[in-house]
Amino acid sequence: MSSNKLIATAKANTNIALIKYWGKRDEKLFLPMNSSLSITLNNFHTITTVEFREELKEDKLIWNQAPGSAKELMKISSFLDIIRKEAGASLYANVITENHVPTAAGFASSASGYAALAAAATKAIGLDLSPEGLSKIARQGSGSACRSIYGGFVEWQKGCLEDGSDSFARQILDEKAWNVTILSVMVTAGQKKVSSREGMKRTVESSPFYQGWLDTVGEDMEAAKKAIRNRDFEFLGAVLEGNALKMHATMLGAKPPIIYWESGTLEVIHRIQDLRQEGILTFFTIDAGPNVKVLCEPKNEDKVKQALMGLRSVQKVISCNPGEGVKYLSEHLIEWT
Ligand code: 2P0
Repeated sequence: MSSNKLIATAKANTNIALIKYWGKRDEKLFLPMNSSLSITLNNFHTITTVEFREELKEDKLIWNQAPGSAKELMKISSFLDIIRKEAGASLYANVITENHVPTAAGFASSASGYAALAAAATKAIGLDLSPEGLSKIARQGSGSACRSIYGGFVEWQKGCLEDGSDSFARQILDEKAWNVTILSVMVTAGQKKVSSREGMKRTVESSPFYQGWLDTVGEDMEAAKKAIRNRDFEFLGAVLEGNALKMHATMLGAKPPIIYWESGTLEVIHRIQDLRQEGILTFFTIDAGPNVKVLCEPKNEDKVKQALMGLRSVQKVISCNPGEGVKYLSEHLIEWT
């Protein structure tokens, strides 16, 4: 029997955290130790088609036009199990996904990847979820994915319930409400050594500075939300920069320590500080890797970009603005026969 109707395609953008998610209180349910806040970006996205079919004996994955690895397929299958359970269904699916988040851009693709997969799979299987419900599902693929459901400025409330039912994201401002420029600055670096999943786990378990993070991240959240509501770029910049540095400080105290920075990372940091001295408002943030994301006002984009491109260790600078949340596409990536 054909089940052509059980198909959906979704597109999700990646996001950059201004107040970081660092640490889980429940690894299986992806429940965070702290709330976080991000901007969904307009330039890097994932498009995923999911079709559930009766005749399939297992899930199948095509990733960037090639069969997905066994490891990837296993992760995706376990994630689809959550959705099958929610829908009370047992059908397997064909999953085809196109990732437009170049590894070189220094963004994790798991945020847009699991947001697109959650949206496509839940719709294909017939679940009618609110954005909040979708955010809770996406969270269980990768924490940061729960924020990519929405466009613009987004807050992930950590919640406190054991079953995770109060841990989901919500929009603070939509993508058209306040334009800022986010520059992804790629510096010369070797292979990433510690995954963010492992990095946050080790920090929670062994860093004496982690308690300091927990004690103060709530204040950072409140300050950032206030700055966003007031469109106060200078205030927001100071908060986000301090929060990123504090997250990295917790890692320095882990055993063994985690140092994501390379010499190029510091070169960018110092140039941003100098630009501020020269009167240009611009701020940096850094995730679990050596690359730097720089925020500035759109009017200063060219100047900041030029200054960064002049640095020895900067290889590339890609510019983004706030982007939209998850959306459904009527064209599917493939029609299976
Ligand atoms: C964030 N990061 O808030 C933080 C800041 C990296 C540094 O979310 O284990 O891929 O899949 O929940 O979401 C990267 O970690 O981790 C991340 P999992 P995820 O964006």
